[in-house]
Amino acid sequence: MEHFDAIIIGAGFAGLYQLHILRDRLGLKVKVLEKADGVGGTWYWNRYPGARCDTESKAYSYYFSKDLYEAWDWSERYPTQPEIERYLNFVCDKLNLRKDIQFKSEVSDLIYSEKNNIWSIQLKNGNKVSAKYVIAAVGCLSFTNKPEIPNEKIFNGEIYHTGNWPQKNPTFQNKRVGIIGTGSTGIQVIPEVAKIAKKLTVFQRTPNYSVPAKNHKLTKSDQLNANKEFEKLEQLMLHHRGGHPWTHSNISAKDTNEIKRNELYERAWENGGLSFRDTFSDLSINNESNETASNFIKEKIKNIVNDSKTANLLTNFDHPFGSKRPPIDTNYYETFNRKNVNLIDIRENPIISFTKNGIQTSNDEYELDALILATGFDALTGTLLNMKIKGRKNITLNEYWKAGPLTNLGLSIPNFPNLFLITGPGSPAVLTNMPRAIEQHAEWISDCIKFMIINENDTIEATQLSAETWIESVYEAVKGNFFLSAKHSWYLGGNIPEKPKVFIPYAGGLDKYRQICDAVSKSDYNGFVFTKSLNN
Ligand code: FAD
Ligand code: NA7
Repeated sequence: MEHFDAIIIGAGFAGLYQLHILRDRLGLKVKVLEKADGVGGTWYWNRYPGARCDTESKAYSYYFSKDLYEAWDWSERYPTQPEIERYLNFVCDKLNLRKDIQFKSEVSDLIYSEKNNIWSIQLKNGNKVSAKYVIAAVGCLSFTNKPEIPNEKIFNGEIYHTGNWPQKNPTFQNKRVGIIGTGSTGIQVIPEVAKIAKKLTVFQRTPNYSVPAKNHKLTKSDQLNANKEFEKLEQLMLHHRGGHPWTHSNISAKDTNEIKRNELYERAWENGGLSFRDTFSDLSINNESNETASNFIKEKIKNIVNDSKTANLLTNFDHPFGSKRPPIDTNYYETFNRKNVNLIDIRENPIISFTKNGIQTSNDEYELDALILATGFDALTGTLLNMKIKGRKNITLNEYWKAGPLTNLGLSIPNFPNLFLITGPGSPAVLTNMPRAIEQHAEWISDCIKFMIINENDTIEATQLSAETWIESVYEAVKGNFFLSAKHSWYLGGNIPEKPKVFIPYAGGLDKYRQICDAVSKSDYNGFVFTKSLNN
Protein backbone atom coordinates (compact mmCIF):
# COMPACT_ATOMS: atom_id res chain seq x y z
CA MET A 1 0.00 0.00 0.00
CA GLU A 2 1.57 3.32 -1.07
CA HIS A 3 2.03 5.80 1.77
CA PHE A 4 1.77 9.61 1.47
CA ASP A 5 2.41 12.49 3.81
CA ALA A 6 -0.98 13.85 2.84
CA ILE A 7 -4.00 12.68 0.87
CA ILE A 8 -6.36 15.35 -0.40
CA ILE A 9 -9.85 14.27 -1.41
CA GLY A 10 -11.32 16.37 -4.23
CA ALA A 11 -9.88 18.31 -7.18
CA GLY A 12 -12.00 21.46 -7.15
CA PHE A 13 -10.89 24.97 -6.19
CA ALA A 14 -9.93 23.70 -2.71
CA GLY A 15 -8.08 20.49 -3.54
CA LEU A 16 -5.97 22.11 -6.28
CA TYR A 17 -4.73 24.93 -4.08
CA GLN A 18 -4.12 22.62 -1.11
CA LEU A 19 -2.03 20.33 -3.33
CA HIS A 20 -0.01 23.28 -4.60
CA ILE A 21 0.92 24.60 -1.17
CA LEU A 22 1.54 21.30 0.60
CA ARG A 23 3.66 19.99 -2.27
CA ASP A 24 5.41 23.13 -3.52
CA ARG A 25 5.80 25.10 -0.27
CA LEU A 26 6.23 22.34 2.31
CA GLY A 27 7.76 19.72 0.00
CA LEU A 28 5.40 16.97 1.11
CA LYS A 29 4.53 13.81 -0.78
CA VAL A 30 0.90 14.47 -1.65
CA LYS A 31 -1.78 12.83 -3.76
CA VAL A 32 -5.21 14.11 -4.70
CA LEU A 33 -7.93 11.50 -5.06
CA GLU A 34 -10.83 12.61 -7.25
CA LYS A 35 -14.01 10.78 -8.12
CA ALA A 36 -14.46 12.54 -11.48
CA ASP A 37 -12.26 12.08 -14.53
CA GLY A 38 -11.29 15.74 -14.63
CA VAL A 39 -10.62 18.71 -12.39
CA GLY A 40 -13.16 21.41 -11.49
CA GLY A 41 -15.37 19.97 -8.75
CA THR A 42 -18.61 21.98 -8.87
CA TRP A 43 -17.63 23.18 -12.34
CA TYR A 44 -17.06 19.65 -13.57
CA TRP A 45 -20.41 18.27 -12.37
CA ASN A 46 -22.82 21.21 -12.86
CA ARG A 47 -22.79 21.50 -16.65
CA TYR A 48 -26.52 22.16 -17.13
CA PRO A 49 -27.65 24.81 -19.66
CA GLY A 50 -27.16 28.24 -18.11
CA ALA A 51 -24.70 27.06 -15.42
CA ARG A 52 -22.77 30.10 -14.34
CA CYS A 53 -21.20 31.58 -11.24
CA ASP A 54 -23.11 34.31 -9.38
CA THR A 55 -19.87 35.78 -8.05
CA GLU A 56 -18.18 38.13 -10.49
CA SER A 57 -15.29 36.63 -12.39
CA LYS A 58 -12.76 39.22 -11.12
CA ALA A 59 -13.51 37.95 -7.57
CA TYR A 60 -14.11 34.26 -8.39
CA SER A 61 -10.43 33.58 -9.01
CA TYR A 62 -7.44 32.54 -6.97
CA TYR A 63 -5.74 35.50 -5.33
CA PHE A 64 -2.67 33.82 -3.85
CA SER A 65 -0.58 34.73 -6.89
CA LYS A 66 -0.84 38.01 -8.79
CA ASP A 67 1.04 36.46 -11.72
CA LEU A 68 -1.52 33.69 -11.97
CA TYR A 69 -4.35 36.24 -11.73
CA GLU A 70 -2.90 38.32 -14.53
CA ALA A 71 -2.27 35.33 -16.72
CA TRP A 72 -5.98 34.62 -17.15
CA ASP A 73 -8.60 36.86 -18.75
CA TRP A 74 -12.28 36.26 -18.06
CA SER A 75 -14.64 36.94 -20.92
CA GLU A 76 -17.82 37.88 -19.03
CA ARG A 77 -18.82 39.66 -15.83
CA TYR A 78 -20.04 36.28 -14.46
CA PRO A 79 -18.12 33.27 -15.73
CA THR A 80 -19.94 30.31 -17.27
CA GLN A 81 -19.37 26.72 -16.17
CA PRO A 82 -17.24 25.87 -19.26
CA GLU A 83 -15.05 28.92 -18.67
CA ILE A 84 -14.45 28.14 -14.98
CA GLU A 85 -13.70 24.53 -15.88
CA ARG A 86 -11.15 25.80 -18.43
CA TYR A 87 -9.70 28.19 -15.83
CA LEU A 88 -9.18 25.41 -13.28
CA ASN A 89 -7.55 23.21 -15.94
CA PHE A 90 -5.31 26.14 -16.82
CA VAL A 91 -4.30 26.55 -13.15
CA CYS A 92 -3.72 22.83 -12.91
CA ASP A 93 -1.34 22.87 -15.88
CA LYS A 94 0.37 26.13 -14.95
CA LEU A 95 1.25 24.76 -11.51
CA ASN A 96 1.98 21.28 -12.84
CA LEU A 97 -0.60 19.72 -10.53
CA ARG A 98 -2.09 17.04 -12.80
CA LYS A 99 0.68 14.49 -12.22
CA ASP A 100 -0.31 14.28 -8.54
CA ILE A 101 -4.03 13.87 -9.10
CA GLN A 102 -5.54 10.43 -9.43
CA PHE A 103 -8.89 10.61 -11.25
CA LYS A 104 -11.77 8.10 -11.18
CA SER A 105 -10.81 7.46 -7.57
CA GLU A 106 -13.77 7.77 -5.23
CA VAL A 107 -12.90 7.40 -1.56
CA SER A 108 -15.35 5.10 0.21
CA ASP A 109 -13.72 4.65 3.64
CA LEU A 110 -11.28 6.52 5.85
CA ILE A 111 -10.04 4.52 8.81
CA TYR A 112 -7.73 5.86 11.46
CA SER A 113 -5.22 3.53 13.10
CA GLU A 114 -4.41 4.60 16.66
CA LYS A 115 -1.52 2.16 16.76
CA ASN A 116 0.59 3.97 14.16
CA ASN A 117 -1.27 7.30 13.71
CA ILE A 118 -2.03 6.64 10.09
CA TRP A 119 -5.14 6.99 7.98
CA SER A 120 -6.00 4.13 5.69
CA ILE A 121 -7.89 5.36 2.64
CA GLN A 122 -10.02 2.87 0.81
CA LEU A 123 -11.23 3.57 -2.72
CA LYS A 124 -14.48 2.34 -4.21
CA ASN A 125 -12.50 0.46 -6.88
CA GLY A 126 -10.86 -1.64 -4.17
CA ASN A 127 -7.47 0.13 -4.07
CA LYS A 128 -5.99 1.43 -0.83
CA VAL A 129 -3.45 4.07 0.16
CA SER A 130 -2.34 5.44 3.52
CA ALA A 131 -1.36 8.86 4.78
CA LYS A 132 -0.42 10.79 7.89
CA TYR A 133 -2.77 13.67 7.04
CA VAL A 134 -6.08 13.66 5.21
CA ILE A 135 -7.60 16.85 3.87
CA ALA A 136 -11.25 16.58 2.86
CA ALA A 137 -11.70 19.07 0.03
CA VAL A 138 -14.91 17.34 -0.98
CA GLY A 139 -17.03 20.47 -1.45
CA CYS A 140 -20.04 21.70 0.52
CA LEU A 141 -22.40 21.57 -2.44
CA SER A 142 -21.40 18.34 -4.09
CA PHE A 143 -23.76 15.67 -2.76
CA THR A 144 -26.97 16.01 -4.77
CA ASN A 145 -30.40 16.03 -3.18
CA LYS A 146 -32.63 13.78 -5.24
CA PRO A 147 -36.10 13.80 -3.67
CA GLU A 148 -37.85 10.44 -3.58
CA ILE A 149 -40.82 10.57 -5.87
CA PRO A 150 -42.74 7.28 -5.94
CA ASN A 151 -42.96 5.17 -9.12
CA GLU A 152 -39.81 6.56 -10.77
CA LYS A 153 -39.31 3.24 -12.55
CA ILE A 154 -42.55 3.46 -14.50
CA PHE A 155 -41.71 6.90 -15.99
CA ASN A 156 -40.88 6.54 -19.69
CA GLY A 157 -39.01 9.85 -19.95
CA GLU A 158 -35.47 10.99 -19.12
CA ILE A 159 -34.46 12.26 -15.65
CA TYR A 160 -31.50 14.59 -14.99
CA HIS A 161 -30.12 16.27 -11.86
CA THR A 162 -28.42 19.61 -12.50
CA GLY A 163 -25.61 18.70 -10.08
CA ASN A 164 -24.76 15.51 -11.92
CA TRP A 165 -25.28 16.58 -15.51
CA PRO A 166 -24.21 14.18 -18.31
CA GLN A 167 -20.97 15.00 -20.12
CA LYS A 168 -22.84 14.77 -23.40
CA ASN A 169 -25.45 17.49 -23.20
CA PRO A 170 -28.97 16.06 -23.57
CA THR A 171 -31.17 17.70 -26.17
CA PHE A 172 -34.58 19.15 -25.29
CA GLN A 173 -35.64 20.25 -28.76
CA ASN A 174 -39.28 19.40 -29.43
CA LYS A 175 -39.64 17.91 -25.97
CA ARG A 176 -42.02 18.53 -23.10
CA VAL A 177 -39.71 19.26 -20.19
CA GLY A 178 -40.45 19.60 -16.48
CA ILE A 179 -38.16 21.32 -13.96
CA ILE A 180 -38.53 20.88 -10.21
CA GLY A 181 -36.80 23.58 -8.19
CA THR A 182 -36.61 27.35 -8.27
CA GLY A 183 -33.43 27.94 -6.25
CA SER A 184 -30.32 29.62 -7.74
CA THR A 185 -29.86 26.68 -10.10
CA GLY A 186 -33.47 26.42 -11.26
CA ILE A 187 -33.43 30.16 -11.90
CA GLN A 188 -30.40 29.71 -14.21
CA VAL A 189 -31.60 26.64 -16.08
CA ILE A 190 -35.28 27.61 -16.61
CA PRO A 191 -34.68 30.50 -19.08
CA GLU A 192 -32.24 28.40 -21.13
CA VAL A 193 -34.43 25.30 -21.40
CA ALA A 194 -37.48 27.48 -22.17
CA LYS A 195 -35.68 28.69 -25.29
CA ILE A 196 -35.36 25.16 -26.71
CA ALA A 197 -38.12 22.97 -25.28
CA LYS A 198 -41.48 22.55 -26.98
CA LYS A 199 -43.13 23.04 -23.61
CA LEU A 200 -41.65 23.76 -20.17
CA THR A 201 -43.51 23.07 -16.93
CA VAL A 202 -41.90 24.59 -13.84
CA PHE A 203 -42.83 22.95 -10.53
CA GLN A 204 -42.37 25.56 -7.80
CA ARG A 205 -42.60 24.79 -4.08
CA THR A 206 -41.16 28.07 -2.81
CA PRO A 207 -40.85 31.27 -4.83
CA ASN A 208 -37.50 33.01 -4.67
CA TYR A 209 -36.40 36.62 -4.65
CA SER A 210 -34.18 37.06 -7.67
CA VAL A 211 -32.25 40.14 -8.72
CA PRO A 212 -31.00 40.69 -12.29
CA ALA A 213 -27.38 39.69 -12.84
CA LYS A 214 -26.79 42.29 -15.56
CA ASN A 215 -24.19 40.10 -17.11
CA HIS A 216 -22.10 41.48 -19.99
CA LYS A 217 -19.02 40.64 -22.01
CA LEU A 218 -15.79 42.07 -20.66
CA THR A 219 -13.76 44.34 -22.91
CA LYS A 220 -9.97 44.38 -23.05
CA SER A 221 -10.04 47.50 -20.88
CA ASP A 222 -12.30 45.77 -18.26
CA GLN A 223 -9.72 42.98 -18.14
CA LEU A 224 -6.82 45.40 -17.77
CA ASN A 225 -8.68 47.24 -15.03
CA ALA A 226 -9.30 44.03 -13.10
CA ASN A 227 -5.52 43.44 -13.19
CA LYS A 228 -4.73 47.02 -12.18
CA GLU A 229 -7.18 46.76 -9.29
CA PHE A 230 -5.82 43.47 -7.96
CA GLU A 231 -4.62 44.90 -4.62
CA LYS A 232 -7.71 47.04 -4.16
CA LEU A 233 -10.05 44.12 -4.84
CA GLU A 234 -8.02 41.91 -2.54
CA GLN A 235 -8.34 44.42 0.30
CA LEU A 236 -12.08 44.87 -0.26
CA MET A 237 -12.62 41.12 -0.15
CA LEU A 238 -10.46 40.79 2.94
CA HIS A 239 -12.68 43.22 4.82
CA HIS A 240 -16.08 42.13 3.53
CA ARG A 241 -17.96 39.67 5.75
CA GLY A 242 -18.80 37.53 2.71
CA GLY A 243 -15.45 37.93 0.96
CA HIS A 244 -16.97 40.07 -1.81
CA PRO A 245 -15.26 43.05 -3.48
CA TRP A 246 -17.49 45.86 -2.19
CA THR A 247 -18.05 47.69 1.08
CA HIS A 248 -20.88 47.21 3.55
CA SER A 249 -23.63 49.76 3.74
CA ASN A 250 -24.00 51.51 7.08
CA ILE A 251 -27.49 52.85 6.33
CA SER A 252 -30.63 51.39 7.83
CA ALA A 253 -33.45 50.81 5.31
CA LYS A 254 -36.21 51.67 7.78
CA ASP A 255 -34.48 54.92 8.79
CA THR A 256 -34.10 56.09 5.19
CA ASN A 257 -36.95 58.07 3.67
CA GLU A 258 -38.92 56.29 0.97
CA ILE A 259 -37.70 58.39 -1.96
CA LYS A 260 -34.04 57.99 -1.09
CA ARG A 261 -34.53 54.30 -0.26
CA ASN A 262 -36.16 53.53 -3.60
CA GLU A 263 -33.45 55.48 -5.37
CA LEU A 264 -30.81 53.28 -3.72
CA TYR A 265 -32.73 50.09 -4.50
CA GLU A 266 -33.16 51.19 -8.13
CA ARG A 267 -29.44 51.87 -8.42
CA ALA A 268 -28.60 48.46 -6.91
CA TRP A 269 -31.13 46.74 -9.20
CA GLU A 270 -29.62 48.44 -12.25
CA ASN A 271 -26.12 47.50 -11.17
CA GLY A 272 -27.32 43.91 -10.67
CA GLY A 273 -25.80 41.00 -8.83
CA LEU A 274 -25.29 39.80 -5.28
CA SER A 275 -24.43 43.26 -3.91
CA PHE A 276 -28.17 44.12 -3.93
CA ARG A 277 -28.48 42.48 -0.50
CA ASP A 278 -25.88 44.93 0.85
CA THR A 279 -27.93 48.01 -0.19
CA PHE A 280 -28.76 48.57 3.47
CA SER A 281 -27.16 47.43 6.69
CA ASP A 282 -30.17 45.86 8.41
CA LEU A 283 -31.97 43.80 5.77
CA SER A 284 -31.10 40.51 7.44
CA ILE A 285 -32.05 41.50 10.98
CA ASN A 286 -34.92 43.99 10.95
CA ASN A 287 -38.46 43.11 9.84
CA GLU A 288 -39.46 46.58 8.76
CA SER A 289 -36.29 47.05 6.74
CA ASN A 290 -36.50 43.60 5.21
CA GLU A 291 -40.06 44.26 4.06
CA THR A 292 -38.90 47.29 2.07
CA ALA A 293 -36.57 45.07 0.03
CA SER A 294 -39.16 42.34 -0.29
CA ASN A 295 -41.83 44.80 -1.49
CA PHE A 296 -39.43 46.43 -3.94
CA ILE A 297 -38.65 43.06 -5.55
CA LYS A 298 -42.34 42.05 -5.56
CA GLU A 299 -43.20 45.22 -7.47
CA LYS A 300 -40.45 44.55 -10.00
CA ILE A 301 -41.69 40.99 -10.59
CA LYS A 302 -45.29 42.16 -11.00
CA ASN A 303 -44.16 44.72 -13.55
CA ILE A 304 -42.27 42.11 -15.56
CA VAL A 305 -44.74 39.19 -15.53
CA ASN A 306 -47.84 39.77 -17.66
CA ASP A 307 -50.15 37.12 -16.25
CA SER A 308 -51.32 38.21 -12.79
CA LYS A 309 -51.93 34.64 -11.53
CA THR A 310 -48.36 33.67 -12.45
CA ALA A 311 -47.01 36.90 -10.95
CA ASN A 312 -48.88 36.16 -7.71
CA LEU A 313 -47.39 32.67 -7.55
CA LEU A 314 -43.90 34.06 -8.15
CA THR A 315 -44.33 36.54 -5.30
CA ASN A 316 -46.16 34.33 -2.81
CA PHE A 317 -43.15 34.45 -0.47
CA ASP A 318 -43.13 32.62 2.86
CA HIS A 319 -39.69 33.75 3.97
CA PRO A 320 -37.91 37.10 4.33
CA PHE A 321 -35.65 38.39 1.53
CA GLY A 322 -32.11 37.02 1.97
CA SER A 323 -33.02 34.28 4.45
CA LYS A 324 -32.15 31.75 1.74
CA ARG A 325 -29.23 32.07 -0.69
CA PRO A 326 -30.41 35.00 -2.90
CA PRO A 327 -30.28 34.07 -6.57
CA ILE A 328 -29.46 36.36 -9.46
CA ASP A 329 -30.79 35.85 -12.95
CA THR A 330 -30.84 36.63 -16.63
CA ASN A 331 -34.43 36.88 -17.88
CA TYR A 332 -35.90 34.56 -15.24
CA TYR A 333 -39.16 36.41 -14.67
CA GLU A 334 -39.41 37.38 -18.36
CA THR A 335 -39.39 33.65 -19.20
CA PHE A 336 -42.84 33.26 -17.65
CA ASN A 337 -44.25 35.52 -20.40
CA ARG A 338 -43.40 32.89 -23.01
CA LYS A 339 -46.29 30.88 -24.39
CA ASN A 340 -44.45 27.56 -23.95
CA VAL A 341 -43.83 28.04 -20.17
CA ASN A 342 -46.20 27.08 -17.41
CA LEU A 343 -45.73 27.60 -13.64
CA ILE A 344 -47.26 25.01 -11.29
CA ASP A 345 -47.64 25.57 -7.56
CA ILE A 346 -46.58 22.38 -5.79
CA ARG A 347 -46.84 23.96 -2.36
CA GLU A 348 -50.63 24.03 -2.89
CA ASN A 349 -50.78 20.81 -4.93
CA PRO A 350 -47.76 18.64 -4.09
CA ILE A 351 -46.22 16.08 -6.40
CA ILE A 352 -47.63 12.66 -5.58
CA SER A 353 -45.78 10.34 -7.96
CA PHE A 354 -44.38 9.65 -11.38
CA THR A 355 -46.76 8.24 -13.93
CA LYS A 356 -45.90 6.42 -17.14
CA ASN A 357 -46.08 9.68 -19.04
CA GLY A 358 -45.05 12.30 -16.51
CA ILE A 359 -45.77 13.67 -13.06
CA GLN A 360 -48.93 13.44 -10.98
CA THR A 361 -49.65 16.24 -8.50
CA SER A 362 -52.54 16.22 -6.06
CA ASN A 363 -54.80 17.80 -8.68
CA ASP A 364 -53.42 17.09 -12.17
CA GLU A 365 -51.14 15.03 -14.37
CA TYR A 366 -48.39 16.70 -16.44
CA GLU A 367 -47.07 14.87 -19.48
CA LEU A 368 -43.30 15.08 -19.83
CA ASP A 369 -40.56 13.70 -22.06
CA ALA A 370 -37.84 14.81 -19.64
CA LEU A 371 -37.65 15.91 -16.02
CA ILE A 372 -34.85 18.10 -14.66
CA LEU A 373 -34.27 18.07 -10.91
CA ALA A 374 -32.83 21.41 -9.81
CA THR A 375 -33.38 20.29 -6.24
CA GLY A 376 -30.03 21.22 -4.75
CA PHE A 377 -27.70 19.42 -2.40
CA ASP A 378 -27.32 17.74 0.95
CA ALA A 379 -25.16 20.74 1.77
CA LEU A 380 -22.07 20.99 3.97
CA THR A 381 -22.25 17.55 5.59
CA GLY A 382 -23.64 15.25 2.84
CA THR A 383 -20.40 14.54 1.00
CA LEU A 384 -18.41 13.98 4.20
CA LEU A 385 -20.99 11.59 5.64
CA ASN A 386 -21.19 9.74 2.34
CA MET A 387 -17.71 8.38 3.14
CA LYS A 388 -17.42 5.94 6.03
CA ILE A 389 -15.06 7.80 8.35
CA LYS A 390 -13.80 6.00 11.44
CA GLY A 391 -11.67 7.83 14.01
CA ARG A 392 -10.29 6.94 17.42
CA LYS A 393 -11.87 3.98 19.21
CA ASN A 394 -13.77 3.11 16.04
CA ILE A 395 -16.05 6.14 16.44
CA THR A 396 -17.80 6.82 13.14
CA LEU A 397 -18.45 10.36 11.93
CA ASN A 398 -22.10 9.43 11.34
CA GLU A 399 -22.55 8.54 15.03
CA TYR A 400 -20.48 11.48 16.24
CA TRP A 401 -22.54 13.98 14.21
CA LYS A 402 -25.92 12.37 14.91
CA ALA A 403 -27.29 15.52 16.57
CA GLY A 404 -25.55 17.84 14.09
CA PRO A 405 -21.98 18.56 13.02
CA LEU A 406 -19.47 19.25 15.79
CA THR A 407 -16.17 20.82 14.70
CA ASN A 408 -13.63 23.30 15.94
CA LEU A 409 -13.71 26.20 13.45
CA GLY A 410 -15.19 23.91 10.81
CA LEU A 411 -11.61 22.73 10.29
CA SER A 412 -11.13 19.80 12.60
CA ILE A 413 -13.21 17.19 14.47
CA PRO A 414 -12.51 15.75 17.95
CA ASN A 415 -11.68 12.01 17.76
CA PHE A 416 -10.52 12.35 14.14
CA PRO A 417 -6.84 13.37 14.43
CA ASN A 418 -4.92 14.76 11.45
CA LEU A 419 -8.13 15.01 9.42
CA PHE A 420 -8.74 18.55 8.16
CA LEU A 421 -11.85 19.90 6.47
CA ILE A 422 -11.90 22.70 3.91
CA THR A 423 -15.02 24.88 4.26
CA GLY A 424 -16.44 22.33 6.69
CA PRO A 425 -19.60 22.75 8.77
CA GLY A 426 -19.09 25.50 11.33
CA SER A 427 -17.01 27.64 8.95
CA PRO A 428 -18.33 30.58 6.85
CA ALA A 429 -18.22 28.40 3.69
CA VAL A 430 -21.40 28.86 1.65
CA LEU A 431 -22.06 32.30 3.13
CA THR A 432 -19.04 33.64 1.26
CA ASN A 433 -17.43 34.14 -2.09
CA MET A 434 -15.99 30.68 -1.68
CA PRO A 435 -12.52 30.96 -3.23
CA ARG A 436 -11.68 33.44 -0.43
CA ALA A 437 -12.85 31.00 2.27
CA ILE A 438 -11.03 28.14 0.53
CA GLU A 439 -7.69 29.98 0.28
CA GLN A 440 -7.91 30.96 3.95
CA HIS A 441 -8.58 27.36 5.03
CA ALA A 442 -5.94 25.77 2.82
CA GLU A 443 -3.34 28.24 4.12
CA TRP A 444 -4.34 27.68 7.77
CA ILE A 445 -4.05 23.91 7.27
CA SER A 446 -0.69 24.24 5.54
CA ASP A 447 0.65 26.49 8.33
CA CYS A 448 -0.61 24.03 10.93
CA ILE A 449 1.13 21.09 9.25
CA LYS A 450 4.33 23.15 8.98
CA PHE A 451 4.10 23.85 12.73
CA MET A 452 3.72 20.13 13.37
CA ILE A 453 6.74 19.29 11.22
CA ILE A 454 8.89 21.88 13.02
CA ASN A 455 7.73 20.61 16.42
CA GLU A 456 7.96 16.95 15.42
CA ASN A 457 4.34 16.31 16.35
CA ASP A 458 2.56 13.18 15.26
CA THR A 459 -1.03 14.19 15.67
CA ILE A 460 -3.23 17.22 16.08
CA GLU A 461 -6.79 16.95 17.30
CA ALA A 462 -9.49 19.44 18.29
CA THR A 463 -10.59 19.01 21.90
CA GLN A 464 -14.21 18.17 22.68
CA LEU A 465 -14.47 21.37 24.73
CA SER A 466 -13.16 23.58 21.91
CA ALA A 467 -15.64 22.06 19.45
CA GLU A 468 -18.58 22.46 21.82
CA THR A 469 -17.55 26.06 22.52
CA TRP A 470 -17.14 26.79 18.81
CA ILE A 471 -20.53 25.38 17.89
CA GLU A 472 -22.04 27.63 20.59
CA SER A 473 -20.36 30.57 18.79
CA VAL A 474 -21.88 29.36 15.51
CA TYR A 475 -25.38 29.44 17.06
CA GLU A 476 -24.63 32.78 18.75
CA ALA A 477 -23.47 34.36 15.46
CA VAL A 478 -26.77 33.64 13.72
CA LYS A 479 -29.08 34.71 16.56
CA GLY A 480 -31.55 37.36 15.40
CA ASN A 481 -30.73 36.73 11.72
CA PHE A 482 -33.54 35.85 9.30
CA PHE A 483 -31.49 32.86 8.19
CA LEU A 484 -33.26 31.00 10.99
CA SER A 485 -36.72 31.66 9.64
CA ALA A 486 -36.68 30.03 6.20
CA LYS A 487 -38.52 26.75 5.88
CA HIS A 488 -36.70 24.03 3.87
CA SER A 489 -33.48 26.09 3.97
CA TRP A 490 -30.39 24.02 3.28
CA TYR A 491 -28.41 26.28 5.65
CA LEU A 492 -30.52 24.59 8.34
CA GLY A 493 -30.62 21.07 6.93
CA GLY A 494 -34.26 21.82 6.08
CA ASN A 495 -34.18 20.33 2.56
CA ILE A 496 -33.25 16.81 3.71
CA PRO A 497 -35.96 15.19 5.83
CA GLU A 498 -33.66 13.05 8.01
CA LYS A 499 -31.05 15.78 8.70
CA PRO A 500 -30.77 17.42 12.17
CA LYS A 501 -32.32 20.88 11.96
CA VAL A 502 -29.38 23.04 13.08
CA PHE A 503 -27.83 26.08 11.45
CA ILE A 504 -24.64 24.75 9.85
CA PRO A 505 -22.31 27.55 8.59
CA TYR A 506 -20.69 30.30 10.69
CA ALA A 507 -22.57 33.55 10.04
CA GLY A 508 -20.24 35.87 11.96
CA GLY A 509 -18.40 36.93 8.77
CA LEU A 510 -15.30 35.67 6.99
CA ASP A 511 -13.35 38.76 8.10
CA LYS A 512 -14.00 38.05 11.79
CA TYR A 513 -13.56 34.32 11.30
CA ARG A 514 -10.14 34.86 9.73
CA GLN A 515 -9.05 36.82 12.80
CA ILE A 516 -10.26 34.03 15.10
CA CYS A 517 -8.34 31.40 13.11
CA ASP A 518 -5.20 33.58 13.09
CA ALA A 519 -5.44 34.04 16.88
CA VAL A 520 -5.69 30.26 17.31
CA SER A 521 -2.55 29.61 15.27
CA LYS A 522 -0.66 32.44 16.99
CA SER A 523 -1.51 30.88 20.37
CA ASP A 524 0.19 27.66 19.22
CA TYR A 525 -3.21 26.18 18.51
CA ASN A 526 -5.27 26.79 21.58
CA GLY A 527 -8.18 24.32 21.57
CA PHE A 528 -6.14 21.59 19.90
CA VAL A 529 -3.95 18.89 21.40
CA PHE A 530 -0.79 17.53 19.83
CA THR A 531 0.90 14.20 20.47
CA LYS A 532 4.44 13.02 19.83
CA SER A 533 5.36 9.36 19.51
CA LEU A 534 8.16 7.92 21.62
CA ASN A 535 10.35 7.64 18.51
CA ASN A 536 10.62 11.43 18.25
P1 FAD B 1 -16.05 21.20 -5.12
O1 FAD B 1 -15.85 22.09 -6.27
O2 FAD B 1 -17.41 20.73 -4.82
O3 FAD B 1 -15.08 19.96 -5.34
C1 FAD B 1 -15.14 18.83 -4.53
C2 FAD B 1 -14.59 17.66 -5.30
O4 FAD B 1 -14.50 16.54 -4.40
C3 FAD B 1 -15.49 17.21 -6.43
O5 FAD B 1 -14.75 17.19 -7.63
C4 FAD B 1 -15.94 15.81 -6.05
O6 FAD B 1 -16.05 14.94 -7.15
C5 FAD B 1 -14.82 15.37 -5.12
N1 FAD B 1 -15.26 14.35 -4.16
C6 FAD B 1 -16.29 14.42 -3.29
N2 FAD B 1 -16.37 13.29 -2.57
C7 FAD B 1 -15.37 12.50 -3.01
C8 FAD B 1 -14.93 11.20 -2.63
N3 FAD B 1 -15.55 10.48 -1.69
N4 FAD B 1 -13.86 10.68 -3.27
C9 FAD B 1 -13.21 11.39 -4.22
N5 FAD B 1 -13.59 12.62 -4.62
C10 FAD B 1 -14.65 13.16 -4.00
N6 FAD B 1 -19.64 29.69 -4.88
C11 FAD B 1 -19.41 31.00 -4.94
O7 FAD B 1 -18.57 31.50 -4.20
N7 FAD B 1 -20.07 31.78 -5.82
C12 FAD B 1 -21.00 31.28 -6.67
O8 FAD B 1 -21.61 32.01 -7.42
C13 FAD B 1 -21.25 29.88 -6.63
N8 FAD B 1 -22.12 29.32 -7.49
C14 FAD B 1 -22.33 27.98 -7.42
C15 FAD B 1 -23.20 27.39 -8.33
C16 FAD B 1 -23.46 26.04 -8.29
C17 FAD B 1 -24.37 25.41 -9.29
C18 FAD B 1 -22.88 25.25 -7.26
C19 FAD B 1 -23.19 23.79 -7.14
C20 FAD B 1 -22.00 25.82 -6.37
C21 FAD B 1 -21.70 27.17 -6.44
N9 FAD B 1 -20.80 27.78 -5.59
C22 FAD B 1 -20.54 29.12 -5.69
C23 FAD B 1 -20.09 26.99 -4.58
C24 FAD B 1 -18.90 26.18 -5.18
O9 FAD B 1 -19.12 24.86 -4.78
C25 FAD B 1 -17.59 26.75 -4.65
O10 FAD B 1 -17.44 28.09 -5.10
C26 FAD B 1 -16.33 25.99 -5.07
O11 FAD B 1 -16.35 25.62 -6.41
C27 FAD B 1 -16.10 24.81 -4.16
O12 FAD B 1 -14.86 24.22 -4.44
P2 FAD B 1 -14.37 22.96 -3.59
O13 FAD B 1 -13.11 22.52 -4.17
O14 FAD B 1 -14.42 23.26 -2.15
O15 FAD B 1 -15.50 21.86 -3.79
P1 NA7 C 1 -31.52 24.98 -3.58
O1 NA7 C 1 -31.25 26.37 -3.27
O2 NA7 C 1 -31.55 23.99 -2.46
O3 NA7 C 1 -32.89 24.93 -4.38
C1 NA7 C 1 -33.55 23.71 -4.59
C2 NA7 C 1 -34.91 23.96 -5.17
O4 NA7 C 1 -35.55 22.69 -5.29
C3 NA7 C 1 -35.80 24.79 -4.26
O5 NA7 C 1 -36.67 25.54 -5.04
C4 NA7 C 1 -36.55 23.73 -3.47
O6 NA7 C 1 -37.76 24.16 -2.95
C5 NA7 C 1 -36.74 22.68 -4.52
N1 NA7 C 1 -36.91 21.36 -3.91
C6 NA7 C 1 -36.00 20.68 -3.20
N2 NA7 C 1 -36.51 19.51 -2.79
C7 NA7 C 1 -37.77 19.48 -3.26
C8 NA7 C 1 -38.82 18.54 -3.16
N3 NA7 C 1 -38.67 17.41 -2.47
N4 NA7 C 1 -40.01 18.82 -3.74
C9 NA7 C 1 -40.16 19.98 -4.41
N5 NA7 C 1 -39.22 20.93 -4.55
C10 NA7 C 1 -38.03 20.67 -3.97
O7 NA7 C 1 -30.47 24.38 -4.63
P2 NA7 C 1 -29.75 25.12 -5.85
O8 NA7 C 1 -29.03 24.07 -6.62
O9 NA7 C 1 -30.69 25.98 -6.57
O10 NA7 C 1 -28.72 26.06 -5.15
C11 NA7 C 1 -27.81 25.54 -4.19
C12 NA7 C 1 -26.53 26.25 -4.20
O11 NA7 C 1 -25.80 25.70 -5.26
C13 NA7 C 1 -26.55 27.72 -4.43
O12 NA7 C 1 -25.68 28.36 -3.57
C14 NA7 C 1 -26.02 27.92 -5.83
O13 NA7 C 1 -25.03 28.86 -5.86
C15 NA7 C 1 -25.51 26.64 -6.21
P3 NA7 C 1 -37.82 24.75 -1.44
O14 NA7 C 1 -37.21 26.12 -1.52
O15 NA7 C 1 -36.99 23.83 -0.60
O16 NA7 C 1 -39.25 24.73 -1.10
